[in-house]
Amino acid sequence: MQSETILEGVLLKRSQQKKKISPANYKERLFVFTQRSLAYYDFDKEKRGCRKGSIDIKKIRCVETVNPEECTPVERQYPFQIVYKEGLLYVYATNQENRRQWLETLLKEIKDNPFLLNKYHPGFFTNGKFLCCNQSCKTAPGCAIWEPYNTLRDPSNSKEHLPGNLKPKRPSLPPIPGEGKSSLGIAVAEHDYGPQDKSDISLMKNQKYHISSDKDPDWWKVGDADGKETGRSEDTSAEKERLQDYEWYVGDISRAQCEQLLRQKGKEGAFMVRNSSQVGKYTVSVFSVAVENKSGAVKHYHIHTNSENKIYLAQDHCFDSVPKLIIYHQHNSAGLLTRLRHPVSTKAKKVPSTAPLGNGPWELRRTDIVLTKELGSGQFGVVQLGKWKGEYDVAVKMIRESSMSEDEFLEEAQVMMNLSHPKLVQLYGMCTEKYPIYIVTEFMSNGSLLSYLKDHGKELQPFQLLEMCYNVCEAMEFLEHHQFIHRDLAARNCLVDNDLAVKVSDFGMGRFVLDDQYISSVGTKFSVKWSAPEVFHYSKFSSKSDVWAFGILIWEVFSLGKQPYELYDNTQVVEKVSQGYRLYRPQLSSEEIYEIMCSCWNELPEQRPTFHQLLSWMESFREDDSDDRP
Ligand code: 746
Repeated sequence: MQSETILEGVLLKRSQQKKKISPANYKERLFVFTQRSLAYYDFDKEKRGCRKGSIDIKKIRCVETVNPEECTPVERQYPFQIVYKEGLLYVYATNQENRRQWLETLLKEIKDNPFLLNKYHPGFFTNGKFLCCNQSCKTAPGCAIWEPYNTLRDPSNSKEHLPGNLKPKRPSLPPIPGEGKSSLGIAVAEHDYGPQDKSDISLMKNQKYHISSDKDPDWWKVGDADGKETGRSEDTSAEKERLQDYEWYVGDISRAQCEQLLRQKGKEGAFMVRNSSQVGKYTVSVFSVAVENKSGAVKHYHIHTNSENKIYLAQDHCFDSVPKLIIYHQHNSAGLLTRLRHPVSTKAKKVPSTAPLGNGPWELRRTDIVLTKELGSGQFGVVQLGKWKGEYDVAVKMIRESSMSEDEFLEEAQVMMNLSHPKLVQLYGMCTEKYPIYIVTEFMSNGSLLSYLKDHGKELQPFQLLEMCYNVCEAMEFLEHHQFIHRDLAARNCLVDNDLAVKVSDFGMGRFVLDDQYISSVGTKFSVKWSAPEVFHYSKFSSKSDVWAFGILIWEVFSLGKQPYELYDNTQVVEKVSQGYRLYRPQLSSEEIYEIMCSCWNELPEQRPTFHQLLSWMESFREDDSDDRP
């Protein structure tokens, strides 16, 4: 069945750079947009040739302009992007009007799509990272609000049903690309908007405003379109920037995540301030041990505004700004459950990707690292928390002599340093000139996933468990794509970050272990319970044997850190698994998730799914789950 063409035209298409780093190329394609798909074709004298690709319109999640790259030729002045379930397409319109027409038409057709995004990337993804935010994962969540989302989802009738991170944040200002010199673009106000405090300017419906700064994803600095005076839109930059500076301000996190972090802190008066589901409002969340008998409770207080535009938690105590209000309540409970005693933060100082790291390509100065606390010991020795250059948290593996095959490791280190993904624990560098050798990595404040599940698993909801597995799957898909085998994937070798994101650690490190008990498949330290049959029989490692281990990891997560095949020793596991015996379905796992685990445990490696497939299956469950989120 053919569906009717809505819009058709020749546009320049940028190659999709499926490999992480490959040069971009640009081809003219005939784009045909129907009610079903956006397809693009070869063409010859306007005649449609071979179909080169097609996107199902139901899978489109965002269509928006892209900031043009510097020094672009004329034919690439009007880029726009189509974000869809499996990818990201960049297309260049022929002129401003042509781009507006495409965007408007696309938007009209996708407006009821179920999984529209509320954030997008204003910059191109080029050479392995987004120019706007430097994130290196092509599927990384957007870093700027996608305004049409708010317009499409009428906040007045639907926001209660949306998951926290999709809730509209402020009145809509749909961006219209501008040509002004000192302006980043022009915005047209959709509604009248009255000032909320004295730093606000009022906005008039249909009036144009220049955007003079879009640094903050949530707020624009705007002036009137004549460019006369640059005022500030809404409660804005100054205030917002100040909020960001406080450790207690955590921005957009879900209620469940917030409660999890506060309970985990476990201290009377642990608190944080987060964005409320209401436009431009904030919520103060506080933990108190003194209520609900033993386990304590988290209370959420909305910051209210009175008729004089002052804000308050307790009516008798009003302030002009959130920081002032918080400072007051740090000293006075004034009607709250407890005073705000212990700020809980999701911010940790991580080494920025732009930081110059050291002398050689990986050598760090030992004197730049101050070791502060022992974190535990691993196969190579003690691991310490450290501060690099007095500022950044790092984890330091102090390599015990004769525990590691160092020459082989150093040969491979450059490859590992270049494996950079938000869900892989980043290797920063090494100090190799004397013993103990230091291996310096990103620091993950919540320790190993296994211990986290054992200590805190009961506090997590199933969607959070799924999210943890999804994080691991993202990292593993990246490794699979780079043909890099982990060889020892298990919950004990994953780490939990301060925001509860899970990252994969110690990938490929098993190859450098000098310990027969670890290497030999009959050794006491060999991970038999995570090994595929071809691994424990013939040491045949592959991405498919990583997939087997991933199935076991999902089982560990949904069993909250139980030991797999609890009642069997390694020899019995080899025997049972070879006979076709598999782990049972953990109580917290749905049938669908159990099916995913079982697919990872197919006896034949080639019949197991790839991580790429797993990621898309899990993604569909994530979406189904999102209704359960608070
Ligand atoms: C860390 C690791 C990876 C090992 C041992 C000890 C600590 C570690 N902990 C971190 C962290 O951010 N990083 C590392 N394991 C290994 O070194 C290892 C070596 C080789 C292998 C496996 C593992 C192979 C066998 C695969 C070759 C922590 N973070 C943060 C906090 C705490 C512990 C660790 C990068 C902690 O003390 C929070 C957790 N906690 C207690 C309080 O609650």
